[in-house]
Amino acid sequence: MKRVSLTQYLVEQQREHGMIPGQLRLLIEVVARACKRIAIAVNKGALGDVLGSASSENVQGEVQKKLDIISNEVLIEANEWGGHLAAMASEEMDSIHVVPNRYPQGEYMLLFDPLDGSSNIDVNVSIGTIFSVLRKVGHTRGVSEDDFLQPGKHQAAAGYCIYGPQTQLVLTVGNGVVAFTLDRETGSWVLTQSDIRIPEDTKEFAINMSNMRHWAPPMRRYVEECLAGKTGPRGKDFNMRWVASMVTDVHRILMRGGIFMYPWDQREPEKPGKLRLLYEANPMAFLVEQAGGAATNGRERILDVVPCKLHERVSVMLGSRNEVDRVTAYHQQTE
Ligand code: P6P
Repeated sequence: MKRVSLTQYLVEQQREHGMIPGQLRLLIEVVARACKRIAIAVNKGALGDVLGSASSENVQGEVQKKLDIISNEVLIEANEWGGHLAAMASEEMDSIHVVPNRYPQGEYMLLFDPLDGSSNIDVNVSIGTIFSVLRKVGHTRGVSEDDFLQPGKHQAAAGYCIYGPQTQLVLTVGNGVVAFTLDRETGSWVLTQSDIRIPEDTKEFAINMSNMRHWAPPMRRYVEECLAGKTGPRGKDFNMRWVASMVTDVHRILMRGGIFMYPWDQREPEKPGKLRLLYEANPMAFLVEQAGGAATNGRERILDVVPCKLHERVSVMLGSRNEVDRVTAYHQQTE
């Protein structure tokens, strides 16, 4: 494959499809550069003062890892001066971060989980940064939390960076899904996959099985049928994977198919699910749909869900279309 850099890809997409206006191109390049800096911090491990927990909790009530805070600060500092953003929102911050008045405000808003899968940091399992881009509504300078409460189908771009054996940036601007691999010798992002497609069928499911007794009946029915294998109603054997790092599980599904599920749990019935809608489920749903897959909350398309709160949670079923359709149908039948 001819060596194509991230910048060249973005310029060519703008020239051929007009899908990446100047400010969006700058935003994507700045986020990609920030992910390189996060990769350097992640890869230091015990050699840098980056492992272990900080002495603080985030808005989710979760103990923050040092790398959660470092990654969040890298993304805020990299993005606030460029003039491409009006504000940012992060899993690690209670409220939105409005671009300071000393900088020009742009037409986009950036949302991110700066380091997803934090429980894996100290045990050297792949983790990642997830980001979502929305257009700022209205043209006055002010921006409020309500401006972020847009359904995921309004995203201008979405992607993640996975810090694994390779460091890869996976991106969509609404014209398919592409992947770039970091060339550490030159520090450049090189296009390595240009049209990622998720197979419609799969024999691999991803879910935290230890929660099985707490799921709703349709969720248990779907998984029990997978476990029944060849002699059961599905007539085929299934494999299971659960990395407990959403970026890693979703990346595997984009690469070879599968279904990822984090469903409602009766232990906290008021919570729709564990994962956050705006900066985890929405960007991943945009990527999965752009790669030919499907993503629902068990009842409706995730990208159609209208958020009520910045840190709202949602049930997630995403991946190979025929499997997501099946598990969604089981949920809808119990309506
Ligand atoms: P559990 C990581 O903390 C995360 O938010 C996702 O990346 C991951 O899919 C999920 O939680 C893992 O949850 O309950 O299996 O530890």
